[in-house]
Amino acid sequence: MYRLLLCLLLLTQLAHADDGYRLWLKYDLINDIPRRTAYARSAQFIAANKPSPVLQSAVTELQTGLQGLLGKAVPVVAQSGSRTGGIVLTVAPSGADVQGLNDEGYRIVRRQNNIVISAKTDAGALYGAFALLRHLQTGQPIDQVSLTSNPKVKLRMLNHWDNPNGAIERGYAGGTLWKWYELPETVDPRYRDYARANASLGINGTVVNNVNASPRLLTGEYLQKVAALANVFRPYGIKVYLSVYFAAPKTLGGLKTSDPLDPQVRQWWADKVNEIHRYIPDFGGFLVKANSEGEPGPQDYGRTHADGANMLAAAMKPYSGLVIWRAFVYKADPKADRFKAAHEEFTPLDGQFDPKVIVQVKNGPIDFQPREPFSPLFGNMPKTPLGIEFQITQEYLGFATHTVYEAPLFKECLEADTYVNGKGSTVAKVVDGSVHGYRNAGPTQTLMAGVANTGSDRNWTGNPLAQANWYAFGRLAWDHTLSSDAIANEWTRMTLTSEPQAVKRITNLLLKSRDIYVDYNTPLGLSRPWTGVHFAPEPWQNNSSRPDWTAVYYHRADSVGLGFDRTPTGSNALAQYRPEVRRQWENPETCPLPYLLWFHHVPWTKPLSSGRTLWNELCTRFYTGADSVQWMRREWAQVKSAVDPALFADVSGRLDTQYKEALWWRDAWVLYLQTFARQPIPAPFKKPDRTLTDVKKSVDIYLLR
Ligand code: BDP
Repeated sequence: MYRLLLCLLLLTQLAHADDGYRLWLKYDLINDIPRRTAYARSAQFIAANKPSPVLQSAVTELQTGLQGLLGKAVPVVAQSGSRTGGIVLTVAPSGADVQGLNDEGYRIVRRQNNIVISAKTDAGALYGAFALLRHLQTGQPIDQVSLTSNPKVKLRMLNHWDNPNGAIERGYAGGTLWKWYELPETVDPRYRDYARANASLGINGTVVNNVNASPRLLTGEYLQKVAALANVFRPYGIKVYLSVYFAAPKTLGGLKTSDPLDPQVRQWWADKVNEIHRYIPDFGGFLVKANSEGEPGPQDYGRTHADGANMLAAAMKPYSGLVIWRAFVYKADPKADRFKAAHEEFTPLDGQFDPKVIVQVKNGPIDFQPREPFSPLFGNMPKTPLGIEFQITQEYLGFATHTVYEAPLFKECLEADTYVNGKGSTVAKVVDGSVHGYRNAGPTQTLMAGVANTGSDRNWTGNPLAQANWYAFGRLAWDHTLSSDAIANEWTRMTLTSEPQAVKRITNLLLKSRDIYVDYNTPLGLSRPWTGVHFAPEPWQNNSSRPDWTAVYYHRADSVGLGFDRTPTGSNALAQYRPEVRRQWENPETCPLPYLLWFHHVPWTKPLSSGRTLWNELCTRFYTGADSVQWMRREWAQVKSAVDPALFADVSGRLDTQYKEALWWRDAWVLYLQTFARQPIPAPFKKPDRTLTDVKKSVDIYLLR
């Protein structure tokens, strides 16, 4: 009977073992006994010289991690004394150990038979603890461990587009993680695991609510809820930020106006900021979407973005908090090119922002497309710290069903050269402050933000492989020089399997996944930010309250060709880039194929550098892209024995769906574009089984409420 119970217990544990909840912090027992023994010899105790909540988190994490990896409890001692064979955490503002470290950096060395983790701050020690655990999880030798790392960007932040009603805008992994109706009295233990996961990557800020902000978040009732979250996140070095509704003085405060230059409005915000700090003394600051997509803002009163941002900065003056002002703006001007909007509105304001303000710019000029050129704002506002905003949630990348590993997308933007200070002035170097020297600009900061893909699903991200995107964002926010390959490899080993062939296969699959998606979805520089759910293929959509919310506005298909002319004969958006960039992209012969239709209206019959005509190249991409999903399925099938069965089945199912939908996208585009190109589908590809009418009907049904 006893044995039976034990078996049942083990079985239930196994059933829960890999439901994805533990993310990359699994800490499963190391099966390789010599390695485990070597690690255990070096981890006989943990010593921490200064108890503080953040340092305590580091100690607890080390204990949890080592218990799992080594299968034994590791005692904690206050001082290492003369003991050796342990892990020693030391925090000191200066000294040889911390030389060359910035505030949150860490150094891990082997000394007198101890592993010493040094940092200038408790947060640095916490990041060092996670780095050591990562080192062990990925099977690295412990004997001569020597790691030094500094974050390149100061504010590494998640943006949650979560609403008070529990829904997440563009969220595909369940509802919000924040149980607003239960807070602050009930504090879900999951909040702590969220904080652990973020801290393990070095993420140190979180904006808990949607940029399309509800004024409710600023009420005393909600501030108490947010404060309860802040209390959980604080020991993990994470500050809480709020998205704010610009018209709150009117809506909540009962004032007649929300004009940023009105003294009463200014007082209202100053009082509100004081109130927030009574609940959250280390409040991170505000994130603001203003005069964008119908949100209120300073322009409603004839004021500028700088007036609005500076007013909030003035309210924040007594505190360390910041104002993060988004540059995602575009007016409803039927003749304008949306591509140019943010640059046109923001560059004239360069130099006018308060030092407490950071302008947060989306990676591309339009909107998180599967492939976009970098935003021309980067490099063109030398007097304003520009943070970068990536989207981790897969709004345009197939939601939670399609597998798209995003590190290559992030890297493509970060490594793009703006040429603002000559060759090598990459977007990453603009963002980390090294191009314009933001670092020396007093209280200003450097920022990388990612729109989160987390939700209440047990595995956090819906698609288990989408955890890699949260992971990759965090790792790149810490160090943008890491490679997509290294990050994928590391994540796979920590999360899925350590079997070398499987690791190789999964890493390769992840690395190729984004190009595959682009090929069947938006090849050669097509884009699809048309209005709606941002999922169904509807390139024919031409009817909306504003032209830039239609599909035809972006692809411009006609009997001559395809693509948006942004050269001087068209909108001349290219003039917003430096001559070195412009020259390369302005000429259709030298413009890289992945960006071609972003900048050129190309004749259907024009031969491209691939040797194929535009029409044939498009067909080739759509067909091979969709076929490559079959390849992904085959590759995944090969790792069956190396990964957890439930997880294997989950991903397999999603890949099956992805294949169906890739065909849907392919057929929709090809059949629609064919009505303009008037050419057959080139061999060896077969024409779709369905007609354009069939596809349109299926999309109409998809879009029904
Ligand atoms: C778009 C989303 C929309 C967001 C907006 C933004 O479709 O839901 O509110 O971006 O970033 O991509 O403000």
